[in-house]
Amino acid sequence: MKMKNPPVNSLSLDFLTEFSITLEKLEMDRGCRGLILTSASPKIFSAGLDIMEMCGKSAEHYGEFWRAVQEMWLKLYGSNMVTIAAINGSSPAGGCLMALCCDYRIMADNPKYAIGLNETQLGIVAPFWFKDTMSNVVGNRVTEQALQLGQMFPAPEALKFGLVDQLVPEEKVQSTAASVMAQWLTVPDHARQITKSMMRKQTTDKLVNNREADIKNFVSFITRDSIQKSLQVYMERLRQRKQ
Ligand code: CO8
Repeated sequence: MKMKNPPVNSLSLDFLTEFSITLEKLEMDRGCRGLILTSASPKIFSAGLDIMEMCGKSAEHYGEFWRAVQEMWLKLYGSNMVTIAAINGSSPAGGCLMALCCDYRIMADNPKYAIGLNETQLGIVAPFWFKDTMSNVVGNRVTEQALQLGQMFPAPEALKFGLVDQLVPEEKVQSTAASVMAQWLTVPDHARQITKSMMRKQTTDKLVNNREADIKNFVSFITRDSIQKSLQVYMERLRQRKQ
């Protein structure tokens, strides 16, 4: 699946909805046993959640948006398919989350590309299921520090901390993903799927059992004046960086 929402593959409500529908179709297709997730945008895997969806909208909109974010995560993290992230560019916040949901991560070996959960840098807080997804991959200590600092790891550092599994030259990202996929597909599906579910179910159940409370939390957090202000300041900084 090649994500294509120019310029930066931000995860808007429309994009998330289409993503989840597509994933569900693939999930139900018995002929599809694996998914390579990558980006059609040069230099950017995904800029994460579309910040404009979290600014100046109604509480109802925020609730709908957050439900779509949850749905994307539940589908991708809970997928029965072999999932491989072919990370061909930068991958902050929600982009990093998508990559972390996959079974294996291959990143372009370019120190200009960075990956991480940088929420605190925006003055917002990564929810518990973002935190759990990361800590299931790199452990509690690395997650605690990275989340507090809102750290973005350049590709070589991401490899060092286990945030990605492999770095390859940019032009080899897709072909490497295909050969890793071929290896993973040699394992019988039922045994691999049960094992994956055993490893992840506790984490997904935590959100499934708290979905409405999590939405309520998000809405009450994001509608605070101080948080709206932080997001506006961050967007302004992004714009000024370009000038
Ligand atoms: N949402 C909306 N618009 C964005 C986003 C985004 N996440 N990222 C970039 N844009 C916009 C820019 O403002 C710019 O718009 P314009 O052309 O109108 O000025 C356009 O996309 C292109 O961006 P850049 O010029 O910055 O492109 P570059 O190629 O130089 O850089 C990057 C690309 C590296 C992706 C850079 O844009 C960047 O760092 N973006 C910010 C990414 C980010 O911080 N995302 C965090 C989103 S929050 C999230 O995912 C989780 C939230 C969890 C919620 C917590 C509960 C409260």
